[in-house]
Amino acid sequence: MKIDEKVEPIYKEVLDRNPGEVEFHQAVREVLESLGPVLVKHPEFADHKIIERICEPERQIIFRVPWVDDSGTVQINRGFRVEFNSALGPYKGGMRFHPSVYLGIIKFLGFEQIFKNALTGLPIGGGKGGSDFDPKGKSDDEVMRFCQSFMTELYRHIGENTDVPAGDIGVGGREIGYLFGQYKRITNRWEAGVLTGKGLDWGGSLVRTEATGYGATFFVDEMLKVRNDSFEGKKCVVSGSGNVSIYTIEKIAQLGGTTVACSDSNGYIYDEKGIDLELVKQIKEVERRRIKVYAETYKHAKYISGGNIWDVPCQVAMPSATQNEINGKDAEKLVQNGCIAVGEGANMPTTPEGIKVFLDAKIAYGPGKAANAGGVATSALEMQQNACRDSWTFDYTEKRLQDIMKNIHATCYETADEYGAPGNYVTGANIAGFIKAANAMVAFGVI
Ligand code: NDP
Ligand code: 2IT
Repeated sequence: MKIDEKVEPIYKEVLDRNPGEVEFHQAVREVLESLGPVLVKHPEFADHKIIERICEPERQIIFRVPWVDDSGTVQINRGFRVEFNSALGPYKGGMRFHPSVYLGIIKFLGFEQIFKNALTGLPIGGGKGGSDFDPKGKSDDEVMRFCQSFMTELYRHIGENTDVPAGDIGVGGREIGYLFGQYKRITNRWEAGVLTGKGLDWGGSLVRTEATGYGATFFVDEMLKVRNDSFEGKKCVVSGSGNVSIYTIEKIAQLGGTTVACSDSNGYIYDEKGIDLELVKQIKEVERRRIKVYAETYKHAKYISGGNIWDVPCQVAMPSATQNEINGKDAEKLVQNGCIAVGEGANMPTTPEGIKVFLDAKIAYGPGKAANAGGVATSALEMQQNACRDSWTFDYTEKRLQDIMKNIHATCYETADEYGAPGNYVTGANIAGFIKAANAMVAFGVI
């Protein structure tokens, strides 16, 4: 898509000021493509240079993370926290531990988080962090020492009213435990609201573990309802086999669909009888092994090493692994094979070429910043519970999550209509998220 001529110079400046950060450029471009019509209705946003300001992080922290591995060798990683925008609340967003992490990845994620968090309707700003640390093959002790070193620097930048990190790729309950323990020790504060995704015995919220996958599935369910359709009897493909993927597969099954394939970065499993989720949980959550182990238990299932999961025909596709995992060709294949809905559990999993294919085909396409907002929304519910030292039941919390996802869907749908792009959830999500943060920035003056 073309960028409006008033917005084009802003995008050029982002390219010049952030050389080499290709994922950040991609995320900015996708939002800026939607904003031309917003400036027509809201000239005050141009007067106050809101787009220019929102593209510049409020604060970017990069730090050394030294730690000692099990053989006694000193290792050095790089840590990041990008505090992107605090117009709507404390910086909020996950931390990613993956060898591919560099500033451009954290900035793309932090930028998207501003609009996602605005869409939840809850008081949270946008931020993201992480490290190029690779948790694969590391012992629990190594992960602990790394997390302790990481927090020994990070603690001075975060706080329940300042910046509240959580999990993302490579960061789950185990890592949040080590990070929280070190924060508590250094600060001498039992400050539950400083991190989310905590264990249930020490300030965590029920449903947070399930929230991103459940939320993404609720979002797709809403998109299907608009088309007088449902998950009942649908064949689904869910990439990844981590936190988001597992609880997407679980909710799809509860809503009557069948997931026939899931993956990790080495290959994918195809099980025409439907993925046995208890086995996946055992392999991934308990044993921390590779997904290919699934085919050792079920001889009828196929493991395709190095294969492309989007070759598997399905009616609903839910990319839940990583950025740019669906390119233009994959998108064409999905549409040709009869896919009618795509819900992004992952952040920016579809390339711009892929998005164009989905939009041109007019299938139901739910972009990540809307569809996967259930995770961070439930983090905000965890913060609410921490603030009043309360803990809610599973059913109540899940109902809150479902209502939030319904609201996000309605907001995106109605905003797309209002701006002359009916059915385009990309336009709807970008504009609705942007306007909310922009209004607050105008109110605050030039800061
Ligand atoms: P996990 O670490 O639990 O799982 C990640 C899964 O994706 C693994 O199966 C992993 O395979 C696969 N994967 C990761 N990187 C790559 C890669 N470069 N190429 C191929 N496969 C890859 O992470 P989550 O499930 O938490 O996160 C998945 C996605 O969802 C991410 O995009 C994340 O940003 C997004 N997300 C997460 C939220 C959350 O609450 N956790 C909230 C909103 C979005 P392998 O083990 O082989 O690396
Ligand atoms: O991308 C995301 O929204 C997350 N990884 C969850 C962030 C959070 O603060 O719960």
